[in-house]
Amino acid sequence: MTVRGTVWGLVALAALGVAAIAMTGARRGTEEIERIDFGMVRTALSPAFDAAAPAPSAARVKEFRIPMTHETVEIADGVTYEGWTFGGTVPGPVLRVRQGDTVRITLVNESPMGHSIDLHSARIPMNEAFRTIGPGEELAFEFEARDAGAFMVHCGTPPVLLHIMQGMYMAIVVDPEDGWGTEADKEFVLVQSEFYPEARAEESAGISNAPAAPDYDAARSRDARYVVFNGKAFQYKDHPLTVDVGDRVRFFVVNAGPNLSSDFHVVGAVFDRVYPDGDPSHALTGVQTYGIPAGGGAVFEAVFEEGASGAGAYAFVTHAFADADKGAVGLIQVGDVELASGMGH
Ligand SMILES: [Cu+2]
Repeated sequence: MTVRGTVWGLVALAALGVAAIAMTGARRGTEEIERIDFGMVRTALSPAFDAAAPAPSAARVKEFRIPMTHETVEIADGVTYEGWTFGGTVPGPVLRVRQGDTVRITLVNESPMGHSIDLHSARIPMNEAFRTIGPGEELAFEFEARDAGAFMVHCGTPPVLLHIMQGMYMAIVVDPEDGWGTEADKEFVLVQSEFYPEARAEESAGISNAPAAPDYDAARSRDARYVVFNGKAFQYKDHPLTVDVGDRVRFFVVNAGPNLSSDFHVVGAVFDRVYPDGDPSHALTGVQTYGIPAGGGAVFEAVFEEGASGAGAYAFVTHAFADADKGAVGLIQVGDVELASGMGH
């Protein structure tokens, strides 16, 4: 496994001039490659950050081009923030691969300062693959996705606390080689994280449109102003995740921190299965709440069937309620039910 200064696929992508995903090679052959350019494919943010997990691909080589940019993001209703991103959003896009896949990363720094990428799913020397690159620079490397799970990806440029609190994180899902052992009807990816905006800027947010700057002292004191799922406080209270009665639902939950744990819980349900780190060989059954450390991930499954978590509303929260109160709570709507406003935890 070597780190190369060259860039795979970019020339081909540029020639194609298309977004998205190009399949090449034999239909079921080992040369089959999936390419995604996250400079051209951006996660939908409206009406809420799209929490649906990307569909798995049979290709055994996955190539991801990931631009790093500085963007104004909305972290709560009416509160904008000077964010730093992978792929233009906070969190960045979800990468989905399968255990045994070759994963090729092309990192492109389109920001005015140094950044890097650290994939928790990669067994690779950090001084090579995770090194900081400057404005306008690119870095390409590859690794084999050996470990199934839900993993954090983040910028590792010092001070790491600053680069994570600015929004440089995302999830990579590594599907087990032999599948999850169950058939999920719906899959969602939830990334928990905290924001530490300057109070002055936040208070003026309704008056001027000036985005908030980071309060580094607050971050060092773990004094989060917002704790969120998928980048924005309370967004799934207004726009619930929707599933059908009878669905088995799989949640890939990654806790980006940078500081706080996530005590993941669904009000009105018991997790049929929890896979700590997202590895099915770690399976737990009948779980009420499961803690995910900062920098960790887990896979949760719940079944919403008639007579047991059937039609109705369910809240997903971090059960550390100081943090739920700061935005880390959302709703799951099961079946065709009317959700009263103001409901929730
Ligand atoms: Cu960075």
